[in-house]
Amino acid sequence: MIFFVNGISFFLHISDSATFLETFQMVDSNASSGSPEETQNPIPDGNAPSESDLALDTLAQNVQESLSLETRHKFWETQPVGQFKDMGDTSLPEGPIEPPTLLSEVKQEPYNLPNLYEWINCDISSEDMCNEVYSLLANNYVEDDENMFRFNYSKEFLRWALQPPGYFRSWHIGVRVKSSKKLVAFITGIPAKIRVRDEVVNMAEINFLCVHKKLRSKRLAPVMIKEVTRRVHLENIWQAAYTAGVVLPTPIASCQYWHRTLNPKKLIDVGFSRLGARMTMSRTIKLYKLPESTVTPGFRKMEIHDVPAVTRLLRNYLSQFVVAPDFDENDVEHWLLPEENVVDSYLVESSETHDVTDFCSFYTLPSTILGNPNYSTLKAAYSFYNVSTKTPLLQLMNDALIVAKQRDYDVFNALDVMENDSFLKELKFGPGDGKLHYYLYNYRIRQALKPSELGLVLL
Ligand code: MYA
Repeated sequence: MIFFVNGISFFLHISDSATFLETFQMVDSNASSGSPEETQNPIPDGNAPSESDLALDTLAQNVQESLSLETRHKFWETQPVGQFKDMGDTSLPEGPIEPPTLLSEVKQEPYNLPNLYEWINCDISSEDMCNEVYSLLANNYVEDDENMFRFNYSKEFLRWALQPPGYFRSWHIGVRVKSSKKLVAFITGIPAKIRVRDEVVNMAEINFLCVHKKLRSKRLAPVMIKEVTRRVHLENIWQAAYTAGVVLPTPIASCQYWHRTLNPKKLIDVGFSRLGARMTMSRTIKLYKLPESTVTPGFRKMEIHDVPAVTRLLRNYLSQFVVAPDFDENDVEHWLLPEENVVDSYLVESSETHDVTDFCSFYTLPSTILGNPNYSTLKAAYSFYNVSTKTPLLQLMNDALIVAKQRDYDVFNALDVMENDSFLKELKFGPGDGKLHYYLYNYRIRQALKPSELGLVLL
């Protein structure tokens, strides 16, 4: 029934010919740390090829060349990330791709921008700056393929997402027009400890990369990425994690969004979903109806005094995944303590022992509905971290759906990460049509992971 993934656009970047701004191009190509290698077609062994074999080979080679032309990544081929040509080569070691350099060798001054533009540090605590960032993103950030919806991160959400414990103001980077002061591009990093197998790595999580619609395809994004990389290096951090709807070299995992309809009439009216075959509106409403109140005894909102118990529960749970955050109590307080319209967390407290046995959480990320006369906003909840030890995960998540419905969300979204697969179909989530790819910068994983091996949710 759901035919479409909210918010993640999926498109291939074909090499962009004559539109580069000169300086962007210069900075982008100066980055080369090696020349891209041409892959040779291996000479097939065995019998001498027949004429038709040769014709086929030529055809295959032509197809291969035209394909590789389209999928070349001029920028990403120069970066310490898993390269497509190395896919499946399990002889390469896991871990950092490049060793750290001395801090004194990190470029001290920012990358060049064309003369009309300048870098700024965005102080997101300032009301004015937060408004500017909010508007840039509200008008230019991620849309779906058909341009019907655009993410509309709230200002409170942006502050929460960008100011975790130990954050660096210098990692909240803007580009503005010198003369008008208009903000036209943005990228952010926040520090995070992320465990990959047995190793806890200090990383940056990179997010909110955005270039104003009028400045697209001018190679500004690679300059933004190089500048944030430089500033992360200056803090002696050499790895990063990020997600994107586009395929880049090379995902460590490719996940799918699933959507649980809470408000079927609105979702159908705005074109988020369609009435299924042989379904009427009233049957659809009945299908997605939820109980008025939650069913699990001891299910309640998380409070500040729960932080130590939730941290223990979560750390223990996340230890089973290949890639997961290494949360301490400060992180849990920041990321999971409920904040109105930003993040919601519920737990189950045993009436006998008062132990916290189960936990679920979701964050709030509305989307603007573009060009609909009746509705302007889609209120979406996104599944965050969930742990079940006593309450079955299915029941816990059904209670999460019930509270989301009580609080007027239109849809509840979840990725197929962690153990989510075990409840998605049963709780009437439908698959979206796009993918969310996870990436690590300067850290090689020998083989792509299954979504269920990921214990990490980025915003
Ligand atoms: S994901 C959200 C991304 N934002 C949006 O989708 C919002 C709407 N779109 C835009 O604002 C623009 O289209 C963006 C590209 C800014 C995305 N991640 O300047 P260009 C590559 C990485 O001509 P534009 C998020 O925020 C593209 O493949 N690279 O293109 C996580 C091509 O390179 P290559 C991307 O369309 C961000 C080059 O950029 C992405 O005007 C993680 C073209 O540049 C993308 N989402 O602008 C960033 N999209 O030729 C990486 C395109 O090689 C962080 N490109 O194919 C890496 C870690 C850094 C820190 C390291 C520390 C140690």
